[in-house]
Amino acid sequence: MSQQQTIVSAVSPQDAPERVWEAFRRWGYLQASLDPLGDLEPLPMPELEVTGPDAEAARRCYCGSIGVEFMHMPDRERRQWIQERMESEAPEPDRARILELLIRAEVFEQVLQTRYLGTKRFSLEGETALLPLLDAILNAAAEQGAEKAMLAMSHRGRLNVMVHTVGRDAAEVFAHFEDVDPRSVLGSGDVKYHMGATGNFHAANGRDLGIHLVSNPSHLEAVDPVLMGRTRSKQMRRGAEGTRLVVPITMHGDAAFAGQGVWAETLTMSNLEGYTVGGSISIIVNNLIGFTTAPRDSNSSRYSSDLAKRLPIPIFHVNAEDPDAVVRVGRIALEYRSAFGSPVVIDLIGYRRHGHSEVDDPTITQPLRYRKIEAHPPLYKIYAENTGTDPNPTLERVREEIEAARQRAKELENSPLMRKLPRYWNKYTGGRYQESFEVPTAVPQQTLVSIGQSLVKPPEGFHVHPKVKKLLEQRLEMVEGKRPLDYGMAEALAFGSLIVHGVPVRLTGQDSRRGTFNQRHAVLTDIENEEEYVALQHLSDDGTWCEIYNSPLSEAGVLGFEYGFSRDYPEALVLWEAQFGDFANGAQIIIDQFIAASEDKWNLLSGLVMLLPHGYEGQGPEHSSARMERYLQLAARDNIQVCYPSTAAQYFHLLRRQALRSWRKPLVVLTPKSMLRNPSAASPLDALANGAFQPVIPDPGDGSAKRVLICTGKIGHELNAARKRRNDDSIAVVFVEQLYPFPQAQLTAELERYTDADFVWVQEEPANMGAFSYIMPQLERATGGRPVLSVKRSAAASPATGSHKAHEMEQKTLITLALGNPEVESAEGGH
Ligand SMILES: Cc1ncc(C[n+]2csc(CCOP(=O)(O)OP(=O)(O)O)c2C)c(N)n1
Repeated sequence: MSQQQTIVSAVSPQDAPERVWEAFRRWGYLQASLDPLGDLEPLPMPELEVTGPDAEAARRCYCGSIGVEFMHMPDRERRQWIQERMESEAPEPDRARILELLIRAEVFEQVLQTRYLGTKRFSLEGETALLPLLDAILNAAAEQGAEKAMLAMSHRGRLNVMVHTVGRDAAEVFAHFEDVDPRSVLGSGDVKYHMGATGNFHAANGRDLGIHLVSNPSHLEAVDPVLMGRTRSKQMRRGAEGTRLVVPITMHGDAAFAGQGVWAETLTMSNLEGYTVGGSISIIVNNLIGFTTAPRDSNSSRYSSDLAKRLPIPIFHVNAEDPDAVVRVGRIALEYRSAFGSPVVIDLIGYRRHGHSEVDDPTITQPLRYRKIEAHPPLYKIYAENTGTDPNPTLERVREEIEAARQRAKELENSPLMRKLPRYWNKYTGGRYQESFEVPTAVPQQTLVSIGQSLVKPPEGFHVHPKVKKLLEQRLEMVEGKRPLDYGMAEALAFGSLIVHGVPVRLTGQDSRRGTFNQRHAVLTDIENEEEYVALQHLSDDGTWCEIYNSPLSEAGVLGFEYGFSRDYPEALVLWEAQFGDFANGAQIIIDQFIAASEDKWNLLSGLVMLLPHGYEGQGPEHSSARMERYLQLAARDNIQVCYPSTAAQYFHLLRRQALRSWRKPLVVLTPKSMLRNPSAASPLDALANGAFQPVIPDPGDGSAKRVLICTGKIGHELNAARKRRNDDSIAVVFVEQLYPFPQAQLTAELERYTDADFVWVQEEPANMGAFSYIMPQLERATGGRPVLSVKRSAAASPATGSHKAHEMEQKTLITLALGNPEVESAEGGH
């Protein structure tokens, strides 16, 4: 018999009271009174068609202004915890404070409306209970000893929250409406309702809570994983108590909550060791509309919150027009998070007084609902009446205060920055590249040897897989100078040497612990008991941490998280690895809106590294290209770095350079697949103990070459091998290792050596992909206007062929053309 049937038969009037209560605990939320305008009607539920004193009492607890979903949670203790709170008397709220906040919310919007008519502000009216809700959560957090709250939200009510929750001066917000200094942001900056803000919340218990509302793009929900990453970062700084001390709060529109997959990905990460933040409080600012779209068209189930129900976490629906119930939920939510380290969802159901923005007419698409809204008084009036308070004195005082702030705004000379960066950013800088940023990256040979030896030695009694054992033996030979280093070992030594130097390292990605290509083995697994050992975690004497995690099968969520983490840990080397480079397109929003543009829009820096396996090896259309063209198109004003290191030593120096320079810029690295095991990409230990990352690797020849092949990455090794086979000294091969910022001076110096040569750009990718479009003008500048030919695959709709044999034929033709087979070249070469 199913559980549902059990309950149906359970709730006849003569049934035991406990059964009646069970029915309301399980289904009561479907009949709760949640919608101030009554459009969300109670769902008929035979299970709840019962009478009697218990039924009445249970109905009062579970079908009032709060509807809670918690019976899907398997943990009995957690269900009981909620049950106890729902079935006990609600504590007396501070009604004067609630009224003050409701009035403030309303008046602030009204002043904006009258003074800046026709400007978008995305009013909070209809959902003003958000302010007392946040107030309740933050007060409860302060009581639990929290010292910081990290907030993320989209457009709706953001300006109001900045002033009344984050504690920014209203004058600063108004100053952005005045747009007092447009020249300072020509071609950059962002709109006012995307800006971040830092401030303080003064809790009722006398404590101050630092608040940070994070900058976010228009792309709804993209900020969610970023907030979680930032939160974890701040929690890690605070050690074991971190999750209690820093509380993340996300706010969502109802349409976005249901619709955007990145939020689902973020929830998936919530209880994973590598990503947990001890639970977030997520508020759906639910106005039962998305722009012009009704819930029936934007969600396949009754509540937009249903997405969250796949996790064992509670969901509180609450009528936004019952502020006492709203603050009660806020407190319960925070206390639940504290008790169980779990996420909690609050679905605050209200309405939207105006159109999507204030310039939009909602009566075109929702004429009936808006007729109701027009006749509906603002919440503060309803609340004042219900509580028998005269709102007018507060109303007058608040209006004067906000008007005064508006006057002050005109006197502010520049649009003030509402954010303050934490101290740990003092040492780091962004802006344009300067040579003075360079630092030594070589590591003394003795240090490398000793790190290498520790890395290959698992603890006594650890049962290493025979294949891994062999690999560790080879790695030992590498540091002993008996065999050249491969990428895997070069990376391990880069991480290890940074950790020894006090630089924390965090790397995540799908299967990154072992490595997709069986190349990393940063985490060893005991073949007898599956215990794990991370040698990199045992190198430091001073507690420098190292985190290496397999990520869930997500790109947007995980990359967003790591970007966020890097934003608050500039001292650490933070890396995200795609399984294959092209999968990063699942995270395109994070790349476009945060990684490439956050410095330009918000003056916020990140040193995040993206590792993108790349290279044409006949694996098909989808495992060949990391789409370097996309990063090169995004590159401007030194916003990112794009590099394709062609040797193990280059990779080593590149990673160390990224961590050790004070310049904090995202770094996109095209990483090897077949090159991992290509002897010509291996490096002697000496190359790690000396030298530095070379943006251009010159040809070793004397400059007499007649044909100079310019390329990047793997193809260069194939060109070298072919040249060798031909024994042709008239060909030179030059590697451009750093594609952006473009090493114009170094390349010019190299190309100037060839006074009488043809220059040819060679790439594996089709003509409409790879570096071709980006690099040709750069090369012509570097050759001083001398023509540059090119060899590449024909333009194509998809990056590579699905046939391995076809790939080999193409690759062969490419190399032949590059080396200069005169007959074929005149037919197909040139550009
Ligand atoms: C990813 C993304 N797609 C589309 C939009 C365009 N857009 C902006 S607001 C909005 C409606 C949002 O509705 P909801 O999430 O319910 O929030 P509300 O505006 O009602 O508070 C849409 C579709 C966007 N900003 N981001």
